[in-house]
Amino acid sequence: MRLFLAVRFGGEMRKSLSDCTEKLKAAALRGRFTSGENLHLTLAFLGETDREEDVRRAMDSVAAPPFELRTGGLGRFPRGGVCWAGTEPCPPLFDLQRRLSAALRGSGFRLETRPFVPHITLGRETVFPRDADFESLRPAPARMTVESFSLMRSERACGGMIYTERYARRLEEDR
Ligand code: 3AM
Repeated sequence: MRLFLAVRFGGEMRKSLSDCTEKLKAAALRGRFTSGENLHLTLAFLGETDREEDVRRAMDSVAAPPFELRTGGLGRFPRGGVCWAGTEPCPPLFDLQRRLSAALRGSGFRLETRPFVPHITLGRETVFPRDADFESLRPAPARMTVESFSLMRSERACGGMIYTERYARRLEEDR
């Protein structure tokens, strides 16, 4: 199955990101936009693998405390017309991503080698009018305490993607 690891969103963070997605959708000429339940921040993409138990073990081996995450501004990756929300600078997020990647690589998984750019994909294949004012479309300030990260299964379904949580690893102090 196709797997990735991610931080999931609830509460005011999800509301802020969903509202922002709706504004982007209204401003866009076209694009495919992320539904509220699918919003996530990818920590590692594993791709097709049948080694789920090994992934869980790697997740369990990561020691990291809970941390605070805040919405940032909007960004775009030209490839794929990806439009995303960033986060305020968050060193503990980078620490978590680094530790998790090291654990997964130690278990033999091949991961993305490009530098980690924390982003929450809000739209794909998006096209906006030339004069779109992205500053006015950015998400409302919101925060959350990240208390866990999740192993997600990604499946293609008619009309979109289905992401299913397979496992969650709690972050704990003093580990
Ligand atoms: O979280 P986002 O939306 O940025 O684009 C895919 C999605 O990213 C990405 O993994 C996330 C969950 O599907 N993804 C898909 N194929 C990928 C690949 N070959 C990939 N990331 C890196 N390499």
